[in-house]
Parts: sequence; structure tokens; C-alpha cells
Amino acid sequence: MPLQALIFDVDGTLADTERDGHRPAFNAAFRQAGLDWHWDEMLYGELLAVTGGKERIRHYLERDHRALLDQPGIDTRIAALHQAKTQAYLSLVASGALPLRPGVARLIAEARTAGLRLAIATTTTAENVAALLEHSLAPGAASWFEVIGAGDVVPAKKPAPDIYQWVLAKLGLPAAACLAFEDSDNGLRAARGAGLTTVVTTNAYTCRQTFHGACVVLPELGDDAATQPVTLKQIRAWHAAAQA
Ligand code: XBP
Ligand code: MG
Repeated sequence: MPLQALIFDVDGTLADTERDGHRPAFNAAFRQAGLDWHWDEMLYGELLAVTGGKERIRHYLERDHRALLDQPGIDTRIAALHQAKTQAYLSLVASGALPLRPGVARLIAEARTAGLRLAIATTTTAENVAALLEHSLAPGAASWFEVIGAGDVVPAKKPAPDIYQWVLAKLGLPAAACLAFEDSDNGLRAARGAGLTTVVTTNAYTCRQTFHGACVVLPELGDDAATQPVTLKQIRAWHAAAQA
């Protein structure tokens, strides 16, 4: 079956949003709430095992502040912290602090020219996706993506396949007609669980993970001729080989 759509993860795949965007945004929300919690780069790397911001805060409490979980209203407190975190993240994105990773804009442009359909499958909040596309890709770029599956649209977040299944259903395509881009083990498991051929581009948080079932694992898509940028022709060839 020929390739008809590309489905992109966002965090860690389109941009290094985890280290430079979400992490400082969580810390800003904690400070605003008068909490002395601070997630440094190493701790954040461990917390990334759990996807979803509200889920990650809860996981941190289970780990380091267990007693708080028994307090009345803790769910509301987590939700409020997460809302403040989203506002801090949106400000960071609007400041232009989160450039896209090498090759992302180039490959998306190539795919659009070729008439491929584009979609997003992410665990992050929908507002964050729209802001990143607008500020770091191009004004109006959110409209280039026919389907944006984000955040709480499905209850089970990655590594569950649900968000990819949701996106495939909205696209009206079988998995065999699509290819996913991911950066993490959790993301790969979600995409593979939905039956998708998956290209992994690693980052500092994920480069030591194992990527069983990935079609290919690369440090980046690349823009620099010396590093042989991944072209749409190459993507089509990987997709075809995976279907054979
Ligand atoms: C991304 C996530 C998200 C972000 C934070 O995972 O797990 O939770 O870290 O975003 P993936 P929110 O790249 O696999 O989709 O705070 O908006 O949830
Ligand atoms: Mg990711």
C-alpha cells in the first residue's frame, strides 16, 4: 500500500520541548504556587517515564511527596498546577525559545509539495501543539495538519496505542498507508501498537533507550548535506520495505 500520510509526535520529535520547554514550565508553575519543588534535567529524565503532564506530577508525588496524595482536593491542585504550567509553556514557545529539530521543517515542506497528508499524535495539551506549530514552524502551520490528536482526547496516553488509533480513524486510513515519527520508547510502543511503521529520531533523553520494532533509528532527520538529510524518497523506501 503506498504511503499516504505522515504522523508526527511533537515533544522530542519536532523540537526539544521536554528539556527546554516543559521542564522549565513545570518549575515555573511550582515556583508560582510557592512550592520548593525543582525538576532538574536528570530528575526530569526519570519522570519522563510517565507521559502526560498531570500524570507526571502525580507520579512525582507518588515518588517524593506521598502524603500529599491523601490530601482532599489533590486532583484539583494538580489540575491547577498543570494549567499554570501550560501558560508558562505557551509563553516560552511564543518567545521563540523552542526551534524545530534539524530537518523537520524541510521534510514537512517536501511532504506537502508531494501531496502527502499530515497529522499529529501527541500526549501533550492541544494548545501547546498549535502554539509550537505557529511559532516554530510557520504562521498558519497548524492548518497544514489535517488531524491533531492531543492530550486528553483519549484517556490512555502513550505507550498505549490509543492516540495513534484515534488519529488513524480520523484520517480514515489503515496503519499500512501511514508512517509515524517518534523520539522515545513510549512513543514507539504507542505507534507500533497501532501497527505503524515508525522512524525514530533520538534526543539526549532517549538516545540510550532501546527501540525494538523501529523501522530506523537516527540521531536526527538532518538538514546539513554532510550528514545526508533524510528525504521523502528515503522515507517512501523505508515504508515500502516495511510493508514487504
Ligand atoms: C509528551 C508528554 C507530555 C509533555 C508535557 O510525550 O509526555 O506530557 O511532556 O505535556 P510524547 P503536557 O512526546 O510521547 O507525546 O503537560 O501538556 O501533558
Ligand atoms: Mg515524544
